[in-house]
Amino acid sequence: TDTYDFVRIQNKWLPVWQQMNPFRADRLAGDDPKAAPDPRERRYLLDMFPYPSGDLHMGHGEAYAFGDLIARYWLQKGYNVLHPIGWDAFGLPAENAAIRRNLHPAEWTWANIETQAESFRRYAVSFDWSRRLHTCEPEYYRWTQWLFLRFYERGLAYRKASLVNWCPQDQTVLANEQVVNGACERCGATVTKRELTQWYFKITDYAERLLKDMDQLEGRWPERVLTMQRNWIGRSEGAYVDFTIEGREEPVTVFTTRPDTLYGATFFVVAPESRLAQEICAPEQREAFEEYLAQVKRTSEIERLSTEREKTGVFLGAYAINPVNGERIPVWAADYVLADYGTGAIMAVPAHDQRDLDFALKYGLPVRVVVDTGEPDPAETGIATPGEGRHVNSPVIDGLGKDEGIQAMIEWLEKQGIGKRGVTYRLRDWLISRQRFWGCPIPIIHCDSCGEVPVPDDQLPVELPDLRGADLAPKGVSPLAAATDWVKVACPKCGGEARRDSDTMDTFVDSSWYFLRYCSPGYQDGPFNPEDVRRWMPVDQYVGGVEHAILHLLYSRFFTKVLYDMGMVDFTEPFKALLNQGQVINQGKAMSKSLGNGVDLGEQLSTYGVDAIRFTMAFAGPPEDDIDWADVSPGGSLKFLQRAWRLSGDVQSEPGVDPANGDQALRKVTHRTIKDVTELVESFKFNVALARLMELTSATRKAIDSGPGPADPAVREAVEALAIMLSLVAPYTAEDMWERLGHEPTVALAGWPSYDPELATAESVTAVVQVAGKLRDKFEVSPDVTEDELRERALASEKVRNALGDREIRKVIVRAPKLVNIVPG
Ligand code: ANZ
Ligand code: ZN
Repeated sequence: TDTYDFVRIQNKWLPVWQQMNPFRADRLAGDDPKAAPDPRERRYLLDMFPYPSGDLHMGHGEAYAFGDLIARYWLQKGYNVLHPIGWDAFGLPAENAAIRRNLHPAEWTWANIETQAESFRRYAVSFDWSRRLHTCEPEYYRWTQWLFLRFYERGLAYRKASLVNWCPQDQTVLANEQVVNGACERCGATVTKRELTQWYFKITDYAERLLKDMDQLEGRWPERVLTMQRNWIGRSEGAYVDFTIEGREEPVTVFTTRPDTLYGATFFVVAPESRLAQEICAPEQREAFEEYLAQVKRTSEIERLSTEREKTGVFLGAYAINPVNGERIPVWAADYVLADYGTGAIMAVPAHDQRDLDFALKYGLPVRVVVDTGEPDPAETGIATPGEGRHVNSPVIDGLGKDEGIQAMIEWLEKQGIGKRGVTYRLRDWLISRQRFWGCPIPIIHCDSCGEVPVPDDQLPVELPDLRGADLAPKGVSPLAAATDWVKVACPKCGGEARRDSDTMDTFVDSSWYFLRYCSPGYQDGPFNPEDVRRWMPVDQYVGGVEHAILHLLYSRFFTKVLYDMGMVDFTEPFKALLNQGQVINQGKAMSKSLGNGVDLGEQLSTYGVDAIRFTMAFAGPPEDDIDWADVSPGGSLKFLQRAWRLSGDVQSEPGVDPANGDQALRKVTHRTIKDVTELVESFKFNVALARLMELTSATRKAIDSGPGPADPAVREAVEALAIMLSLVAPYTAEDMWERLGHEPTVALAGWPSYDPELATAESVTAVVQVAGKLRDKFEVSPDVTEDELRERALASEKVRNALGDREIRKVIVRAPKLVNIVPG
């Protein structure tokens, strides 16, 4: 047939590919892969695996289009590509949805997984389906438990009682990272505090390495992700200084980044919920303190951390002795000091720290300037002076500048034996316990005589009890605790009656090592086969959303370092390069039910076809930018694909014809395009690469209709190159073109076209683009570029888009080949 019908094309090729299985990693290995391994160089492309909540949405459509583009490019370039897929299948949303619909979480989860798998197939993502995994399967979580036990043996998994973030809605504990502006990341409820005994991973032991190893990622991960990780780890250099508290034996240590301001410390503050506050409080202040403490416990984290909020606190009736001058300073409890940062106690220097100043002014505490910054007196202005200056009123360091003062004071403190140089981190240990059903059970048994007893390896996995029909609604203890038959177990040590731990693990534990499991799916003797991991890891390119910029990436990096220390892997960073795609938004806003601006991926695919949607995603702009669906034109993409596809039916030369004597002008365009597209794809400028393919399409059309004609071998050369390059984004269209050009499937393995450098460096002219009369961009174009091509190219320019901002375009004046003038409205 001679009409482009995307439904027909999709239905035709999907089963063919499924039969051929061209995307299997190690496809070229012999029957005995040990004897005859796949000879191609290996590359590992990892897409963040999806959470199975409903069908795929527009965001998935975008992320997987980019990942697939890179994987398919590598495949064309002749690499042995590992591009796996699986599901992050445990988690609260499944449980909540299941409760709402009265289903078992497993049923809901598996139904969604099947739906998404089917959509992925139709979306033609080049996955190696044979490596598919699901974190909720015993054969996977057996190894999550095994890893937990190794962490436990190394002292990296431990239990402690502490105040934890508690979501009253979901009735579960949340990690700090899951509390966003004081609200539960999942449901939005205001988070409160609760004291519970919980399991933690000791990620703080790795704080310094997590920071330091980021050097390896510089330039290959987005800078903002590295910054977010650095801030999250939050390394501070300074000193630990010992203060004596009157009437108390042991000194109390504070952490300060400004030991040089010690002479300006006019009071001392401890975190109200710390044990220290309880211990120090004098009897006559007890009542006032307890009252204050109760008030603090009602305050949410958002309010506490707000700088705008008025400071509150209470005098504890105690005094500390400033070690540099023997001065007696009052001890207060105030909630702007956090219990779990530094030592939970601070020396307050109101002249040079704004929070201390706010507090001092409110409660009438003295303010003493010890660094002369040349600014007016903080006590008068209410503005602290934390900056550079000469030290005054500070006998040990008078006259020194800020940094010298800090160094000199630390040395002095160390000599006196009352302080030492030190570092502190904002990073906290990772709370992994969840009081929910749909997660990986913690493989620990509690025995009254033996205490905590690890489940022996040969008894793994500890499978979730069925609990079909049981009440999973949140109650504050894990629903597993109610499964009495499951909980009751013989102690592996003494054989006595004991209880299983009924908490489950945070799903971030499951996703901290899935990329390793993909290397040797189904491996029975460990979480992964070290040999296979050595072959494939680290991941060459990771693709996923910036919402995982901190947690998931930090946890995966932590796991990798622990495995390195265990001798199980030989690298310290799991992901060599990272691409964060932007979001798909609509009418300038995130899609949401309440705004009614949601766009359904399934509907888009039915209306425009898979290829047009994938093309639109990649053409919309740089991959890191948000895509506003109101500004793109899937209909335009579809028309372009149709134009490209038609070319394949016009070609009149035979496959294999030598293009050497073909039309030179067209050959130059073809080779130039191959060169540019290669470079553009490698630097992730996919949108510009596609603009170049559009130019090639127009040039070829012109050559057929009004140039050397359809029988010229240069036409075949152009259309074949076009089909192969298009296969990265429009696999169905490209496959059909490939067949019409007289080739066997699949175009995915045709091999990336090479270019003749001489032809590729064709003569060119410089085109300039003006926006509102100002020069905004210039680039080289062919002297016979068409007006349409030039307009297209100018509008795709990032500089031009930036210059335009939100403004509409009123008029575009094109004078090919040298000028484009854009008039904004
Ligand atoms: C005296 C001082 C004087 C301070 C000065 C700062 C400026 P970063 O940089 O974020 O690490 N601090 C220490 N522990 C604290 C806690 N648990 N809760 C609230 N604040 C705490 O912050 C380190 C500084 O924050 C420390 O240095 C301490 O105040 C305060 F002109 O000590 B500083
Ligand atoms: Zn026992």
